[in-house]
Amino acid sequence: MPKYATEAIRTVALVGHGATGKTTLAEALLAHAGAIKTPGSVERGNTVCDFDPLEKSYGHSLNAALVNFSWRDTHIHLIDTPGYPDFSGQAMGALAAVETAIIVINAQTGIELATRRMMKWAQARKLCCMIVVNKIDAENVNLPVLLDDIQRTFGKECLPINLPAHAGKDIVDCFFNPDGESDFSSVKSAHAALVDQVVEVDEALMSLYLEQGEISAEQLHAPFEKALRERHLIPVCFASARNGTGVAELLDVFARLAPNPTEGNAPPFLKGEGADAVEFHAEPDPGKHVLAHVFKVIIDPYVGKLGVFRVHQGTVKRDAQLFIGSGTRPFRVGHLYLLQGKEYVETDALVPGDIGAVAKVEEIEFDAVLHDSHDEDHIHLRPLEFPVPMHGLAVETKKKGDEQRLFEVLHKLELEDPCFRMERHPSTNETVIRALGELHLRTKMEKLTQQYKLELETRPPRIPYRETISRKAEGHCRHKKQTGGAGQFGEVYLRIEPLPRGAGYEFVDQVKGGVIPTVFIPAVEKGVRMALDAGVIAGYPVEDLRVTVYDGKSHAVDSKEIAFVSAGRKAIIDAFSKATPIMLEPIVNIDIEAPENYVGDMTAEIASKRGQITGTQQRSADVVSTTGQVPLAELADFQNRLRSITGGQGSYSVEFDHYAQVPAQTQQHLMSQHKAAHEED
Ligand SMILES: Nc1nc2c(ncn2[C@@H]2O[C@H](COP(=O)(O)OP(=O)(O)OP(=O)(O)O)[C@@H](O)[C@H]2O)c(=O)[nH]1
Ligand SMILES: [Mg+2]
Repeated sequence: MPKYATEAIRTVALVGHGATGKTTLAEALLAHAGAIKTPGSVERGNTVCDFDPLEKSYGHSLNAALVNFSWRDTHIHLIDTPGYPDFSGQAMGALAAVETAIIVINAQTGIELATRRMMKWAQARKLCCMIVVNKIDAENVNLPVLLDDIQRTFGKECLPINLPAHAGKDIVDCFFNPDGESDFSSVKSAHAALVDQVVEVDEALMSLYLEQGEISAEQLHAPFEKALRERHLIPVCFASARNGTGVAELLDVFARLAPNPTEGNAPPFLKGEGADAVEFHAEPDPGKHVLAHVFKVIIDPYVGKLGVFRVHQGTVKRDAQLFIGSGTRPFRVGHLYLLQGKEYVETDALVPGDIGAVAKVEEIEFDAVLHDSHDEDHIHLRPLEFPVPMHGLAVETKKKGDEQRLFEVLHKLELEDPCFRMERHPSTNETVIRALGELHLRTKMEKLTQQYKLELETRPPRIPYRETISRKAEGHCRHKKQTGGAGQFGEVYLRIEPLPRGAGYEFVDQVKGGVIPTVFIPAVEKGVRMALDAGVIAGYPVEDLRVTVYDGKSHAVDSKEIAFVSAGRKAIIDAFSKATPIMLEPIVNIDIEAPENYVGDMTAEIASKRGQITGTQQRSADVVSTTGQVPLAELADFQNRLRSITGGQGSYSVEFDHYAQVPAQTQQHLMSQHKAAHEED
């Protein structure tokens, strides 16, 4: 059994923009707590958390990494996450496993894009949040201005819980200490501000405070946790991961003030499916049924598939039998691990609050719930809203015969990363991989070629255009074949009409009097679907229309499935050509962040790409974000374009929004391309 109880556990995830020093901070915390002898550095490539060879070569994190260590009488599970927006899926998964999100801010560069996004996500998941201002040792930092900026961006409830002292060489606590020396602000006023804020969540305590003028730290503990839970307080700490300032103090903040699993907000479990799902409260009680959530899957070349999970209820023991989701067949927990960077450390049991892993269970998938009683069937965590991967690359194996292996490896990569997707486009015979950005794609390509030794050709994928219609039309086909013996006969009349954007496809059977026998209706629909999936005018799938079959004819002997499939297919092609077909293209929301003096260039850039500006917003002292909507087809080379305009100081993100009609000449071009390809065939 673990040597500590649930109440002694703290779970934290380090999140925030790239290069704010999260991995270095994890290293400093591990070293100070005595879990490693000396801290490594990302420059030397010897940190516990950036252990992947690709992380070492890039010099930043690509995956969420887990460590755990003891400090005073607590046991801390810490997840170091990548800050680069391309890998935000990893950071998001980690949020499902912890009570507290530690938002790390670089004192030198201030609040950045990913930091704001992580704060938003952490708050949407109702996590307790703390801010660590790191790199206070660096040159040109102005901490009072940064603190103002933090309060302006994230709210007045962001209050310093400690402050730098002795020109940034020390850190002085302001929560337990009512008075002392600091470099800016004053410990006394910071302490008073904290107590004022905390007592606001407890009326009785507030009256006592007004009466006595001071409250003991013990009395403040419960309301402090409540203030964290209700986001009435976001403590701000200061540190330098590089020279160790503030690291011991941060460990103390974790141990003394961060919520234990019984003090955080309850994890958002749901029982049941869809609209019938109701909230379900897991109880962090080691004696109850087991409930654990898989927030990360690792495919390790040596150990195989690992499901990394957080225990929310009950005790997971080695050799126990666990169910996965609503599955009926349990698996045996053969090996139970605690993760320490790349090391897997065997353990016998994990209690609520613990984060561990099981190996070699094929059925485990990302987001699965593990449990040990059918009472907990149909329980799942409120889904994490991952960003949709938009950056695509078409890949093809150089060697004939490698296709199946490519497919299997891509499937593995999909399992590991919820923001990575593979798509097969039968109409174009393209395999397209999609990720959150260029760098995300590049790391996957390196994995495919280096780790899995696949030789690949790549090219830009086709834009996922769609076809649709703009008015009603009727279609007809009489399919008749007489080839020697038994013939084929089927006749279909149908009608098509446009549906609103995003409505998809509807099939309606209005055939009366059995003129097309009921058994053949699915065949008609099959033919219709074949034509719609393959595209009619330019080879892209058809959407947003209703197909109504209303008449036809059959023959007692010659009518068979194949005849109605063929008649359905040709009837819809007939109708389509009369319904003024149009083509649609994906429109994405774009958010470009760049220094203020580039705002003009950014708006011009969006406008020149058939885009529309939706707004500009000051994000921090110098950074302005420009948002707009642009057709995806216009963004093929945007990364390079942005780099050359801003000298590498800009970043952007895109997410799918809707489909809209393409300009007439694009449609002409796509149709003639399709025609030419067919003539070649
Ligand atoms: N001056 C100074 N530099 C630091 C400090 N902490 C980290 N660094 C440096 O900042 C750079 C980025 O550090 P990382 O620890 O990789 O940052 P990260 O937040 O993990 O970055 P991602 O993994 O990309 O999200 C490295 O060069 C570190 O040496 C600090 O406290 N002071
Ligand atoms: Mg890192």
